Amino acid sequence: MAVKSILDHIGLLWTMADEAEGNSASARQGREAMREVGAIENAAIAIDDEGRILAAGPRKQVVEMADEQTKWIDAEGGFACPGFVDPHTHLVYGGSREHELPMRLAGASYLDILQAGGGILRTVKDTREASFDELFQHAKASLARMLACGVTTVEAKSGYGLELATEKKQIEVASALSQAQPIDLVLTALPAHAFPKEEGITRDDYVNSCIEWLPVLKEAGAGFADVFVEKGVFTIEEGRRILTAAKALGYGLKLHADEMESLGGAELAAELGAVSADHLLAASDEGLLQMASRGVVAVCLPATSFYLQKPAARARFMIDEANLAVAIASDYNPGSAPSENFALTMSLALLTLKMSPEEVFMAATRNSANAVSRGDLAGVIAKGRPADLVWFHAPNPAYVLTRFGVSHVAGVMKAGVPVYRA
Ligand code: IZC
Ligand code: ZN
Repeated sequence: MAVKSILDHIGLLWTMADEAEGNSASARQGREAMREVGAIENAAIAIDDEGRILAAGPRKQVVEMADEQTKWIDAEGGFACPGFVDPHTHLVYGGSREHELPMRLAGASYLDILQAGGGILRTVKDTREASFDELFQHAKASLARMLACGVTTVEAKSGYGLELATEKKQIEVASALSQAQPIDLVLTALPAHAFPKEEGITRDDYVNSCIEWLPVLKEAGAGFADVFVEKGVFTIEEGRRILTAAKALGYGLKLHADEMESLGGAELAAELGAVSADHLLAASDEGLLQMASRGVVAVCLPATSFYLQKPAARARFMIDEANLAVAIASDYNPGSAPSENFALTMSLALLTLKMSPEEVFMAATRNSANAVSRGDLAGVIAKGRPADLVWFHAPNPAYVLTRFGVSHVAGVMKAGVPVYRA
């Protein structure tokens, strides 16, 4: 196979894999495994005509594979790793919610604002009114900001329609974006994000509607189903009904679990065999232990706890005591995490979740790929896999994380194609 290009002069490469494991790349659970980053100094990566990795290793061995046609890309001695996977975003929405911050600073909580008809319900109104093209252009600009932080796969949820036409419109916008820019999108149906305000709809009616819409949203491209299980939003029982129906349709399951109150969302994720449970600030020890034993990935959202000014999730307990696979996500959305800056999310994982640099990178690559069931395609650098790569104007990963708040990305490659240069 011809060597189409070589990313050369990588000072330090973290592959997030080890050669012995071949092509299986399941989520890494617990402290020891989450710190095994597959480090190689003075490395290079060869990429074939189909955009797949031919070899990743010490540069002396890799550069020998070149021929006259090979294109060279110079990483200038910087650090490189797999393209990041952001496994929880509310990418597609209309309007904005900057007016909520002063309300929260004056003492109103996120849930108070939602109860009063603001919050998610405000974005529902704006998203229903927005055209397909407005939503598309707005989300496309967000994806460009994410790419500049090294993100090459993004999960995107519906949830701002609360009626079928708009839920479907959100999924269709995300699906169209998947073809229109370099980042891969993973689509999640979240009609159970809030109760709509329309007169005469009972809770049961709405839960039944969510279940009825699931086949249509799946047809439109959603592969995951999610429910916002939270005090004042959906109960455990309602979440169980919707997710059980979703599972029977072949959806992978996700949950907004135990963010504000400990309702048993973590336990429900374990019971249903969800792919991930996300937030988990208030999750019980028992719930977290059950998740670990069922292989549910724990997705922490440190930008959200920061922006809502709450104590961060208990990532140290999750990793050290519960032996969980922890992933991190931006939670990008207009209310509780209005920032596409994945570099900041990663630094907040270091600073507020108290994860080590190795754990942060594992949580942003291999484990986050598994949080969207893409462990076979994304999140590790290994022979035969799509060349989703990011390299930095930085000598090491600790530098990337501690110089916080800005992206240090020098370049990004998606499936072997250079798609971003700083
Ligand atoms: O628009 O507030 N938490 N859903 C659950 C969100 C945050 C998004 C929003
Ligand atoms: Zn969310």
